[in-house]
Amino acid sequence: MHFHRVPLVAAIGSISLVLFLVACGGPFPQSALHPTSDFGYALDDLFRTIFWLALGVFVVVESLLVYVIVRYRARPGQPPPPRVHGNTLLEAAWTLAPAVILMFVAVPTIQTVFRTDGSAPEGALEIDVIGHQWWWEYRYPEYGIVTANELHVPRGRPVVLKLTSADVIHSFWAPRIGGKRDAIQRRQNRLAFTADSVGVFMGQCAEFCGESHARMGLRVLVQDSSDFAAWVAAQTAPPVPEDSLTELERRGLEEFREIRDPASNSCIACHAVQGISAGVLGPNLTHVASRGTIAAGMLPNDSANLARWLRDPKAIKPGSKMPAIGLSTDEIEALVAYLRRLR
Ligand code: HEC
Ligand SMILES: [Cu+2]
Repeated sequence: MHFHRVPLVAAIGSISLVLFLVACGGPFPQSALHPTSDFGYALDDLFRTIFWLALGVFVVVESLLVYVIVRYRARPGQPPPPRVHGNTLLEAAWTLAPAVILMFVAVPTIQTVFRTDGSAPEGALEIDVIGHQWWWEYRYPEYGIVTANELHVPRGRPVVLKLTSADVIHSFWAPRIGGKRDAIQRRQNRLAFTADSVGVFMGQCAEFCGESHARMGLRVLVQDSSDFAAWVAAQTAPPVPEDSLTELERRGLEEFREIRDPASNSCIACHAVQGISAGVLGPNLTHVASRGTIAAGMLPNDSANLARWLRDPKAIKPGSKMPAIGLSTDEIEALVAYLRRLR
């Protein structure tokens, strides 16, 4: 090695080391290496088993390689080495050894495939998950809840997601909860898990599904049973009575109900609000104000962001199936006031 190369090598080496170590720092919002459900642990166990096997193979192979390179290197004045053709024992050994190692990989892999096949015990909480371009719909038949993007589940109770799609193929993936599973139209896939710690776990559609695929986030909110029960109670509570709305909110409700031109631009054509409308093309808004984010995790759910969204959804989410309706600032203000009441 030339001496002037040493600083360059040292610089590249230390930058790589820093990047490598930085990758070890938390938090780990979307890391499959920090599981928090039985499904997650099953995958993590498998990963670790294979990792240690692979490390063993790496150490043996690299040590032999380094030994041979050093021991049999060319030395000045040495005659050429003898030629060797075939060695049955060696060849049989290096065919059999990988086959045996692969058995040790295959058995736990197949066991894990069956352990995580989506079958759930009696009494599991069933939730229908429907992928849409580019948001997630969740239906809880047990409670009659329909919501979007934020999946609430109780800690410790088995949950089974029944996945399907309203359009193209999507894939539900919350890495700390478990592996990906496709959501396909006219087909039902199942994903079962029991979450063991309370918290908010981030996820993402994992199957390219068009323009805003990268903006199709999701969140799994694992709650202890009393918080979950409180959430269920709030979601099943009747919507605000019309006579308790303020003047501004009432104008918002009227805007919401208005039949626009073209009619497909009316809020009620696409959105359901219990007791008011039954649209199914967009998220159910009956309790929209109870969600922490809007537009599949893109924006915190507050008045300013709701106004931005209503003004021009495509500016936030390119290709969004919600059109820019051409609302005036006053109309937006009233609509936002109304939507904020839908807790
Ligand atoms: C042509 C159908 C359509 C019309 C009309 C429509 N929306 Fe939407 N809306 C959608 C879709 C689809 C989404 C989901 C967008 C996404 O996240 O990709 C959405 C999202 C929303 C959201 C965010 C909800 C959430 O939980 O993320 C709000 C709030 C909303 N619409 C309000 C309205 C209001 C108010 C009107 C009427 C002024 C309206 N929409 C008109 C289809 C529509
Ligand atoms: Cu996608």
